[in-house]
Order: sequence, then structure tokens, then C-alpha cells
Amino acid sequence: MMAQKVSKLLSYWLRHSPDAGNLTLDGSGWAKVESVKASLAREGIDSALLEPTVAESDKQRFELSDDGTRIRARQGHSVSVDLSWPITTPPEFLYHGTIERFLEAIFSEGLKPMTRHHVHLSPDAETAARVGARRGPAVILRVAAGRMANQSLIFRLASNGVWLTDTVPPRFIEQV
Ligand code: HQG
Repeated sequence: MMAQKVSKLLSYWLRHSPDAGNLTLDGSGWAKVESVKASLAREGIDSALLEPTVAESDKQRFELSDDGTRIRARQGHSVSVDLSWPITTPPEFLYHGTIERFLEAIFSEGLKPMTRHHVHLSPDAETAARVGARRGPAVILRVAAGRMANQSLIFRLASNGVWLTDTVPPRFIEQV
């Protein structure tokens, strides 16, 4: 499906490899829409697909600036950007979907951002199950976010509902 191809290219360019898309990201992760469209055209893709792809992305992965001239990924970067999502008090529990194979490491060293900037957490177990299922049979972990916040650990909330934190120590993690 073409929209999926556009979404994959945008993820790759805007999160991991702006060079591959001939793009420059500013400190907050924004690229010029014009440049992204030129790069899509170079890939043989109709650049008019950009706006509908952004609007229809199931996870609202990307955002356009108010004037429509800039675009960025809402999270998930491996390149250095400061997205500045607002520090927000989390609900008592947040959820993380993973797979069996990672559990031993997670329960010994905690949840780590791995190649991303943050650990990504979901507001509900269903969403976490979908995230985990990308890799195999999903295992759902419940994170005591409220207790973490009480101990001054910081959470940020992206505008698509994904919760971000630096690491989750094992004592706050429980398998459900
Ligand atoms: C695991 C997708 C070993 C972690 C999704 C996960 C989400 C550890 C993997 C978003 C570990 C990292 C994020 C440790 C964590 N030892 N493994 N200490 N700590 N892990 O993809 O949360 O399609 O970077 O459990 O839908 O899976 O990109 O994170 O399995 O919203 O928009 O290491 O990415 O959205 O994997 O997914 P990821 P994630 P997009």
C-alpha cells in the first residue's frame, strides 16, 4: 500500500536518517515540507500523498506545523532532537508491550530506551499489546507510573497519547 510506503520513508528520514532523505532537521526535529516532497518525488512517489498520509496515520506519527510548511515525527527518533513534550503527571499505571525473550533483561536492568530517546509507554494494556505483538506473542508489563512520579521521575506526554520516560527501574515493573 502506497500510504504505508510513504509512512515508512517518513519514519526513516525524520527519525533516523535525515541524510538519506536529503533533509536537514532543526533542533526540534522539523524538516521543510518542500524538501520532503522533493525527496518523495525522487523516490517516484506522488508528493501530494504527504498530507493525507500524515492525516490518516493510525498512530499520528507525524505532525505538520500550523502553517503547513514544516513536518516532524512526534517521537521515536534515534537522531538527536529535543521535542520538548510537556512534563505531565502520569496516571497511576502505564503499560509496555514486549516479548518473553526480553523479560530477564528488563527485570534485571529495567526498561531502557534502547535505540530511541525514551522508553515508550501506553495508556492502556490493549495498545501495549499491539506494540509488543510487532515482535511476537506480546507480554504486557504494568508500570507503576504514579509511584515513579512521586519519586521525582519525569514523564512527558506526546500529543498522540504516547508517554515517554528515560528508564523504568525494575521495582516499578510488574507482568500482567
Ligand atoms: C525492549 C512503535 C532488553 C522493549 C510502537 C522493546 C511504539 C529491552 C525493545 C513505539 C530492555 C525496544 C515504541 C532491556 C526495553 N533489555 N530489551 N533492558 N528495555 N527493551 O521499538 O516500545 O511504529 O524501540 O520492550 O508502536 O517496542 O515506531 O520500543 O521491545 O509506540 O510509530 O526493547 O514504536 O511505534 O523497541 O516501541 P522499540 P517499543 P512506531
